[in-house]
Amino acid sequence: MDNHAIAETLEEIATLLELSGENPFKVRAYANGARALETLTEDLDTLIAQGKLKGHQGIGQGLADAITQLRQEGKLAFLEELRASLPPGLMEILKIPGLGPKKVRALWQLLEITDLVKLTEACESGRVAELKGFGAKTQDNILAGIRNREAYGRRHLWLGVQSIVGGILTGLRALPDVERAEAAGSFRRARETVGDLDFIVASENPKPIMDWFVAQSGVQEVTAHGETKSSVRLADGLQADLRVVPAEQFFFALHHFTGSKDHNVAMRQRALSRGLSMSEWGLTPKDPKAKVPVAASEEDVFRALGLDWIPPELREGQGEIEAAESGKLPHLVRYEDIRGCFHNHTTASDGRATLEQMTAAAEAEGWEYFSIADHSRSSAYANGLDEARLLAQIDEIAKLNASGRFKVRVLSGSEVDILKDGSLDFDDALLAKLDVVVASVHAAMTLDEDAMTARIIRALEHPRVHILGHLTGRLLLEREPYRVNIAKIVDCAAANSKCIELNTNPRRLDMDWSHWRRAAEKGVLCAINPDAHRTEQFVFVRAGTFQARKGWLTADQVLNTKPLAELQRWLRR
Ligand code: DGT
Ligand code: CA
Ligand code: CA
Ligand code: ZN
Repeated sequence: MDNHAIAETLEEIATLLELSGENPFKVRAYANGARALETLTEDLDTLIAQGKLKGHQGIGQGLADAITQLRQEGKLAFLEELRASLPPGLMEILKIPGLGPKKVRALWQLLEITDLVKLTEACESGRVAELKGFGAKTQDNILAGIRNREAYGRRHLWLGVQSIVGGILTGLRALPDVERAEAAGSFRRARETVGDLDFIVASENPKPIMDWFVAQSGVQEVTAHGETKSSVRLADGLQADLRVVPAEQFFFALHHFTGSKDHNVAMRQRALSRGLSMSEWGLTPKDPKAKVPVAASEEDVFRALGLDWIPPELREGQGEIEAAESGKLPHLVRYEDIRGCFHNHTTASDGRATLEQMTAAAEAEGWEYFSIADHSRSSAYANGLDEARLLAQIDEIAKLNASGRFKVRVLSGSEVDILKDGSLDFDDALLAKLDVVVASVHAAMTLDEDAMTARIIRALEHPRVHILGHLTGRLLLEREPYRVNIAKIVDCAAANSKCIELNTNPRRLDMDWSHWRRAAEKGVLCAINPDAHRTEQFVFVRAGTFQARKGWLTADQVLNTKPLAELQRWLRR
């Protein structure tokens, strides 16, 4: 196991120990151990070999043994026993927002609740509200959380399935009978979450392809194994469908199964109005004497209906066909257009990499610039910086830039908290010293819509704020957006020439793709920001660019495409 995986395992142990009612010191030792590993700068194997793990950052003997065993064997007998000693349903209950190990243990010990069914019953009969430390509001929140979980449980984050899709495509393309293989469906359209995966293959000999598909590693259950279609269930309940078609049908099938349904309905209507009937197999003229359209590419499918090729991200039935008809499809932003990003954390707040490590990674991305925006003092949970620490960081960044060690230009910034009344966590004099100010809501998320909207507008109107961070606070498949009037925020950003962030953390993707087209038409610039807390998370910019494309954005509507000098003029204006 690598450090990150070991840290996650230690965190799991801490949680399980707390559920078992172990003493808090032991729980904390494992939690601290996890943190120590995440921030370890020395090489773990060297520390183990030299016997120096014990005593390092407060790591005791027991913990040192556990880490060594995880590193060398990847498993721990004591963890297996611990898992087996607890009702398995508790882990499901733990995933409900607002329920930590302490509360889950109380539910278990006092009400014998060991799964979501029992928890639902107990909430509905009002027994949970009567428990000390719970109350009616908590009970309502738990019920809402269970309902959301049922809806969420069927979908998966786009970035979470990307490598699975890549692996299956590589496997399919390596088979001798496969002429072409592509992923279709919501994955190809870059929806922020996907229900199931859809693969389309061109081949004259489906059988060995189907046999490979249902037998590939990772398959937990085969739900269909047919001549032309098979379906399997992979880890986490993710389902994958494969359809094999003859080569001449391939691009029609690829188009059909890429969807969306709304897009397909509009395409079918357009086909009908041109005397063609459209299906997943092809285009059939109503006049039997007319020539049957063929497609040697997906462009041909669109061309047969008098349309420009429509990028999959735009196929949501929101006017893309009209735009394609009149040659007005936008020239969408590409990752190659991106020159940097503006919202990243370091070990100064809750990031896992130092300023230098982040800078080296940004340089490796080939970026011209990037900005650090650590949390501000009110985000104490994230070790937010106070004035003195922020001033020191500004200085450190200036020195790093002056040292000439890196070509990439580091901009100093802050992800400054928008306080409950819409004021900012730092005074104007300090904000004036920063290159980039990102303002975000991190607390008091339960305000009503008017209060939240007024709060964010006040912050956005502040002359020192450049970018509004994660506008709605949603966490995909976990937490609903807070109540806020997005149209009013967009109007405010337009009126004040402010930028709104497209936070590309795969769990956020906030502001949502569906709002960008309108926002950009009003003149609001988009900042594609990874909100990176570790160097590997710079990859979020790549994935997030698909969301910007889904929002119809062109390169000149994205702040990250500005060359440094132009960017600095924009920031300082
Ligand atoms: P998902 O899986 O829920 O994230 O979304 P999709 O879009 O991948 O939907 P899925 O897997 O049910 O079907 C793939 C595509 O196949 C869908 O986007 C459009 C096409 N399709 C499926 N069923 C229908 C249908 O009843 N009518 C039409 N017009 N197209 C359909
Ligand atoms: Ca699908
Ligand atoms: Ca499907
Ligand atoms: Zn944030």
